[in-house]
Amino acid sequence: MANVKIVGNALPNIPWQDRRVESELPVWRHSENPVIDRNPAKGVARIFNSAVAPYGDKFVGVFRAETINGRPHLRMGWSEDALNWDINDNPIDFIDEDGKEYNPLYAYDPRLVKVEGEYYIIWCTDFYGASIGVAKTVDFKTFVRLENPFLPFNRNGVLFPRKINGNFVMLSRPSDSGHTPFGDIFLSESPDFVHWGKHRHVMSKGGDGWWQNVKIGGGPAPIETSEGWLMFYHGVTGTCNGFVYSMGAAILDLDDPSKVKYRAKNFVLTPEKWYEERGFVPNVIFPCATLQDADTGRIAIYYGAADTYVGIAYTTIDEIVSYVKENHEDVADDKENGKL
Ligand code: BMA
Repeated sequence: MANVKIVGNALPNIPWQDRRVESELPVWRHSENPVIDRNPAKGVARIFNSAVAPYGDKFVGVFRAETINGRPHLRMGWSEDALNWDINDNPIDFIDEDGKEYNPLYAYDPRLVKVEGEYYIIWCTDFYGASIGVAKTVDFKTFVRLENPFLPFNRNGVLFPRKINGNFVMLSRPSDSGHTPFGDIFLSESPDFVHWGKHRHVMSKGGDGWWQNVKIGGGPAPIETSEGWLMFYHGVTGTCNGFVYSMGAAILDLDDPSKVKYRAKNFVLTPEKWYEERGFVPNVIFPCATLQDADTGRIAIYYGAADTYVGIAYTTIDEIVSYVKENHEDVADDKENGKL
């Protein structure tokens, strides 16, 4: 039984392995990574940066798949154990709210979040440049695209799993048009999923360590806990050989998640294994989803590895929360400076 409480459901069939390898970090890898290898479905060269959720007594996934001609799109899959996945033969087919076909030119880095009985998919779409696309489904058969929430350019849209003070809340990372060499995490609210406002700065890149000194971006939907919202995210540093993406963790205030309560000054997972260091884009760990069991405090984190594979890592709510608190670093820019 955990000391810190996860607010949410029990998930007795969560994938799980105890820690096997000594490490000073609070997150450890699944021993059979990667759980999704190259060429995982017909016409698909790679699946990575993908999202999963419990669905009945099974699991559903929305995957970032790249075709054998290199086009990123979203594809669904199902699994009995959240480890072995059956990936659908075709991309997700979206319609708009009038029932007309409304498919994105490209789509990548999906998050999948259930709020009040409906599943929202949030991804990076083409809206005169990279921006945030949103859709919802209840049955994973019909996918209805909703209004574009934000202006371009923006990526890493991450929805909170419940309304806060009556509003939907979404993290995002405004940017320029390319593989932006800057970026902080912001937050916006909406009463209806159409009108977004009350924009707030949440968290800055930087801090004393260099692993997140170029840009940061939200990861899985934050996990509600008795200590605040547990947020895993990615932090990027630049090297003479390109960017390196690691995973970080922070805790946000429950009622006002634009306030950072604690953020760990160290990464909690960084590329070390062959499937993280070697691939289409080397040295990338990009978390997009978690599964968690409120009864045991176990957390399974799904991450894209080297823009080529899907990996899983584990932690417990007690271990990660104490690590973040004990290794907290105050970053001056995390304060509000744009709010009247
Ligand atoms: C980002 C996104 C991610 C990708 C990462 C590393 O800009 O495109 O999908 O994993 O770069 O290539």
